[in-house]
Amino acid sequence: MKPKFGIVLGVLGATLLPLFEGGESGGKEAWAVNELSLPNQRVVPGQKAVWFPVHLSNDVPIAGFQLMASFDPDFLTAVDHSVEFTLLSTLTPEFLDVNLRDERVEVGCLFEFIPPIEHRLLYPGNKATALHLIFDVPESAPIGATTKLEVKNDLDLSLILNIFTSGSQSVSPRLTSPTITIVDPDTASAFFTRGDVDADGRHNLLDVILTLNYLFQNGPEPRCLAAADFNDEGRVGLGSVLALMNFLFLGGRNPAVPFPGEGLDPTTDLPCD
Ligand SMILES: [Ca+2]
Ligand SMILES: [Ca+2]
Ligand SMILES: [Ca+2]
Repeated sequence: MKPKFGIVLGVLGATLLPLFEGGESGGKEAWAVNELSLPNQRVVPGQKAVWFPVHLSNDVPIAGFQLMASFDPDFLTAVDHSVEFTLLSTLTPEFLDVNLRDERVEVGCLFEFIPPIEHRLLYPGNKATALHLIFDVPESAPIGATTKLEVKNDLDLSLILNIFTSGSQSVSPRLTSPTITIVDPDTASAFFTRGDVDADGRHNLLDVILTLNYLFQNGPEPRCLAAADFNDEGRVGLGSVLALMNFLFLGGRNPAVPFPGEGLDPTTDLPCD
């Protein structure tokens, strides 16, 4: 299920700036190394549409990237990809090819190759979401087991290497493969979408106000506190509120998974009923 994003503009005099995720906003953090990573997830057997963001961190401007990841079909089925809520929805690459196969995913993306050349680049920053890979979990996935979505270079498996293109050079990023844990649906918490604090299917100023009320005005605890923990840090504070504001109004980084589809907290530190 894809949430609707009612972005409330003008209420705080905010301006929607066309920043890329993880671009200027991400650049204020500790400086990036070149890394291609996806976050860990917890899923239940039979779960549909688990959204995996592909995160790019880069210390040089990049003009494109390649991704190859393999997986165990007993645990995951690749069903789709999406550029919604990613830098590719802004950058509109002139070449994007996503091959979903039974045991691997291959992505080739060049932001620009058709004249006129407009210098479409991803500037240095941390953890820009390039695109989402969407997987289903088979009903037969074994509860309690873990599996990896292996981001790796393996020429026996695929000619596609994991590479960033910078100028006419290739950069080999550090590769971080997520661990996926299959959990028991009977003991798992409720599904939620990170950042949608009132679980109305929208991310907007109401989610900000609910969190501020809870923190400072003795307001009721959100039914799903994990949804208010924007960066999945195991706590809710002004940092979570600012990150949500930045996402809503300044094109800042997306919430941590589960987003934009529903799912479970990868780290079970805050409750969600
Ligand atoms: Ca062009
Ligand atoms: Ca909401
Ligand atoms: Ca958590």
